Amino acid sequence: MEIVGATGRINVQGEEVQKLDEFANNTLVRCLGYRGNVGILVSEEDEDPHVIQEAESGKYIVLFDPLDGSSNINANVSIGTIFSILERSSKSSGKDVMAHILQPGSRQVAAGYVVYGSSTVLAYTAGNGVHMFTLDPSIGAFVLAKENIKMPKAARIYSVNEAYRESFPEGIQKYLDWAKEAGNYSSRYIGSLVADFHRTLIRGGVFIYPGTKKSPQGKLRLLYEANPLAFVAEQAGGVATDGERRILDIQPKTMHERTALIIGSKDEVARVTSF
Ligand code: FDP
Repeated sequence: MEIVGATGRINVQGEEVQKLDEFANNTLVRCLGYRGNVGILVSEEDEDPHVIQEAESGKYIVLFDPLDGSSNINANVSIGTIFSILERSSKSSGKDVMAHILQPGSRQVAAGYVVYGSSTVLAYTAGNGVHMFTLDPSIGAFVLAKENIKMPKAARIYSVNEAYRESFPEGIQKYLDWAKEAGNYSSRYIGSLVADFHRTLIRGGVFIYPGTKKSPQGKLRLLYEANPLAFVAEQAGGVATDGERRILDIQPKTMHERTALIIGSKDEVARVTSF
């Protein structure tokens, strides 16, 4: 029970930090910090990056959301870890930490996520398809479950927090009206991005988190939520956009930057953005 509940702390995003958020963050920072080839760590939970090694040897930058969907922890709903891996930019000096971090998602060398659900699943890409593994606790290892996953090209499922409908951009409202009128859509919204995305990868459809009045730039973070999932989506034949730009082409300006996100099956994302 010591591990469940809030810490009483508010993080850099202005969100309440759960004990499991802190536990997951400390575990990742500790484990990745020991690896000789990791130079910089960026976490949703920490305002500043962890610079582990400025030397050439730490050539990778790992950016992560240690526990995504943390408002679902206490309800025992699926949550997960999302990660993005960049290489140090060859154009910048070793000491310019931000220049290494603020690279567009198209420069990711690998990305993926783990979902802690009815089973523990790891999905990742290193730019050569998306591969999925299941944790076998009896041997303490991830076992290959499916190679080269392809997202269905079309599916009539939308995943969005419709409670915010009135503050969505007009095009999104029109799409939702159209889908309801069509009469053959399903709505699915878990409220954990990683779990909603995983279902979208397997079943198809579209996940939408646009700008709202409360979060005009969108709520989700570009560097360690949208970018890694966009890389996975594209490698599986899907699409990810902020409504105007391909997510992977966005040049980040700040480390904890937010973005609107429309991600999923190619045909469904095209339909959303056509309104
Ligand atoms: P949470 O606030 O629980 O951490 O990244 C934040 C996130 O969850 C996503 O996992 C989820 O998709 C989204 O926020 C849910 O936001 P809303 O409650 O505004 O729908």
